[in-house]
Amino acid sequence: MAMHSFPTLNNDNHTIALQEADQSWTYAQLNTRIDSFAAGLLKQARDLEEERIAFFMPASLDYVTTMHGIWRAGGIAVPLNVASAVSELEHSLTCAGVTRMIANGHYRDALVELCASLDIELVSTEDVMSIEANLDSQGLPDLNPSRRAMILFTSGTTNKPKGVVSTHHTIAAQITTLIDAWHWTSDDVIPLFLPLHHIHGIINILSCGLWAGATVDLFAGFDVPAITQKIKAGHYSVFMAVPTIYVKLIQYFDSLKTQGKEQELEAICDGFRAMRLNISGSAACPVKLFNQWYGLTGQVLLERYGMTEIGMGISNPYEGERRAGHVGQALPGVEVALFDDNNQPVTKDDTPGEIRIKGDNVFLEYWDNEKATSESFHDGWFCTGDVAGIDDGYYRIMGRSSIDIIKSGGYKLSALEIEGVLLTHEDIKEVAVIGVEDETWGEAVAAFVVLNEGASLEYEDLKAWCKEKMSSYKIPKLLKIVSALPRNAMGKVTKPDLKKQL
Ligand code: MLC
Ligand code: AMP
Repeated sequence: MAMHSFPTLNNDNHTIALQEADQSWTYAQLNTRIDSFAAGLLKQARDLEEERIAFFMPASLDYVTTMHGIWRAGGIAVPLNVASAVSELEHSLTCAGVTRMIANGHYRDALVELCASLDIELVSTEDVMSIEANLDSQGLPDLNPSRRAMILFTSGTTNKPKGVVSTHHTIAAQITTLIDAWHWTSDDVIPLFLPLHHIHGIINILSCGLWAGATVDLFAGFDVPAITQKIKAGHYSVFMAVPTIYVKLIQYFDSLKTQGKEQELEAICDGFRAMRLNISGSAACPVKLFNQWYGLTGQVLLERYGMTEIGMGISNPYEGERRAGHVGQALPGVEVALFDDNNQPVTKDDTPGEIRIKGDNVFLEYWDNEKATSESFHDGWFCTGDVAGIDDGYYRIMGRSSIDIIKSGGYKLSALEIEGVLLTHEDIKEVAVIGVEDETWGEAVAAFVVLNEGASLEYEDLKAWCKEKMSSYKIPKLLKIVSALPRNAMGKVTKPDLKKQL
């Protein structure tokens, strides 16, 4: 089946598609802008033929224009993390073979040198839209849904992040299952403050919202006062966030209480109470947090489970019991099964197994990495590396098979990647990175370091040194200097022993 411009935007002329501070744009305005951007990208070409075009911008009208413009013109969208360090960007751009980069203002200025060194054309959204292109005579390409649409970088058990490729078909499947499951309608209004280089913000919020014809209110980051003012005003019907956001909101509520602003606090909680849905995901929602949120707002959090490679896989029901500490059942169209270490399906409910996933929602491949792609599938099932059990019909996530994956504030971090960077520090001889339980972040990054003879290292100095070399959320929150790392008979660091040391 060939089709034009997929994933689609709902084409209702008058509904507000996007809001940003005091500005707003209707679907008609947005569609016209995207068409003009797509035409500018194409210049004289008929089809971008899966050219990889990166963009480096926070949630904004330009972000949406760029992403959909690339899709409509037949390119592959590569959204980048605006908090990245240069070396991280270099990896993504090189790995994906990016040829053009879209960025504006100071984001653009920050990329001039890097793009020049990688021979990447750096342009702004206005540059692209000002290119004279006659859409009527040329038209946008007809795209087969099996075409590649997006590359998102995700950390894994390997040192450097891998590029997860999804097709237009994958993206459409990921969106439509959530629209049905969570009862999206064009009446919905949702705030978007999560980063837009990950599936949670891109698919669950932005793409579902626009597909449903709803209104998405854009924030460049988690701006608590601005967001809570609108919540207080009853502006939103749906709220989606990682558990850390709910923790931070509760911390904010506590600070209001301390300042004697009880009325303000009540008004914000009433705003949440009036919504039709609050969702938590991307990391485990502790039962204590689930109960606290219910106590404050009357909202029974809907917890769901997902992954960059699969979109969303498992969700508590919209109607029916949303069970604390559990992620619910397989979403419609998604096959979920648990497997033991011998690749046999787990048949007993109380026995844990690795979550494996099949369905149209599953990604196509890791970009330019056949080995990693084939290793991540078994008999057609995508192997998530997450371990779960089933309690009375509800999946419960029990952990991950690799200790080298850390989830901090919803970000997936690779211990090996962080270790690789720390090892380049002149005073560090050996290092082991682990995730340790943390009330705010879920897990916090902890570094155990053996120093070179005679060297010393203060935490603040290490943090400052890291700033240039990694996204700030990867920087260890804890530094422990040790005389030796615990190792087994094979010489491998026994990370579980490090956990016990804390
Ligand atoms: C920020 N910091 C973090 C951090 N986020 N540290 C550890 N882990 C994190 N996640 C640090 C900063 O480096 C800074 O440190 C300090 O906290 C304040 O930064 P900030 O930017 O002002 O913080 P804040 O805006 O409050 O950010 C917190 C957050 C953010 C929760 C809003 O982390 C976030 O947006 N997380 C969501 C990530 C996400 O979307 N994941 C979904 C992946 S997809 P210092 O020392 O400089 O002060 C996926 C699949 C699925 O998982 O199922 O959805
Ligand atoms: P990412 O690779 O960034 O997309 O993160 C995906 C990972 O987040 C999954 O493999 C899980 O480990 C974790 N995750 C997502 N949702 C949940 C949840 N509700 N409970 C526990 N872990 C989760």
